[in-house]
Amino acid sequence: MTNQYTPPKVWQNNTNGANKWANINSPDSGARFDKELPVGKHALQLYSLGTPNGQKVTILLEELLALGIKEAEYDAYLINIGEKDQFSSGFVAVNPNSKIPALLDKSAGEDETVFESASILVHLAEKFNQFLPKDGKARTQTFNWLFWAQGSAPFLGGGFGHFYAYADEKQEYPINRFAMEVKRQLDVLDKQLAKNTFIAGEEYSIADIAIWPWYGNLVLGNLYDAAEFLEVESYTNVVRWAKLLETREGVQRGRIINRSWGEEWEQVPERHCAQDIDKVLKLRPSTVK
Ligand SMILES: N[C@@H](CCC(=O)N[C@@H](CS)C(=O)NCC(=O)O)C(=O)O
Repeated sequence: MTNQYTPPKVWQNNTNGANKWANINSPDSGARFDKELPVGKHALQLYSLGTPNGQKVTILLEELLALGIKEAEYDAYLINIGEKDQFSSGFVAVNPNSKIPALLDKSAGEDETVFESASILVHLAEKFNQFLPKDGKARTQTFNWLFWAQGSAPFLGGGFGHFYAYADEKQEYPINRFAMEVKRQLDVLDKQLAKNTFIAGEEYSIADIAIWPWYGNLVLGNLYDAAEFLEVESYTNVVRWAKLLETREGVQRGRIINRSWGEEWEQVPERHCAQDIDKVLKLRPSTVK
């Protein structure tokens, strides 16, 4: 094995190198500069970016709007994590953990801050009584898979994705370790989806909405350019489910919000009304599904 490293007695903060994604981090938390967040006219203010964690929330909001729930209207502002927007005093006041997504819910008359994508999903699902069974086994199953997503996806993103796609050098040890774990996770999902239409059973839920942006995008070839490496097509039940969800209007709309990269028909950096999305989706070539 190459790249031998002997850790010093005490860790020193000089390990980042030139990598952009390694360099946004610091061992300290908290605000690095003073700047207020913008606030729009709706009760729900979302501060996010169209990464898989960001997509979870915008997909749920668009699913709620697709059901005709007007109270789910929201303003979505772009937090560019590469430019360190997550370290402003305004953002840290909403999420002390400085990570997207973060939600400010003003509907109860006073500001309620909601952070961690799964907490936001539960908050919105309970607020609007949708996509989370009220009680019983179905609710427990939904929570099982929602928390599975939160515990598992960091091995896919921070582990596999970082070392396979973002790190300056390709290193065999971490890529092998995390590829093995991601394939194991895909096999877990594949077995569950062999028995069920959706992740937690026969009902579409916030568990699907939490898992699709990571594992759905992965098997559809939209994440880390790793489809061939991981042989994603062999997880046939995951591919079946990923394609089923991809056809949903809420997914198609939600996945492009707070996105400032990619094709022009998949970029809605800020969203304040339905037309912000409609006008971008109109640019989509007919050859694209
Ligand atoms: N567990 C968190 C993870 C959020 C997260 O990792 N967000 C990333 C983008 S996908 C981020 O904001 N990174 C910025 C940083 O680490 O400074 C959640 O589910 O909300």
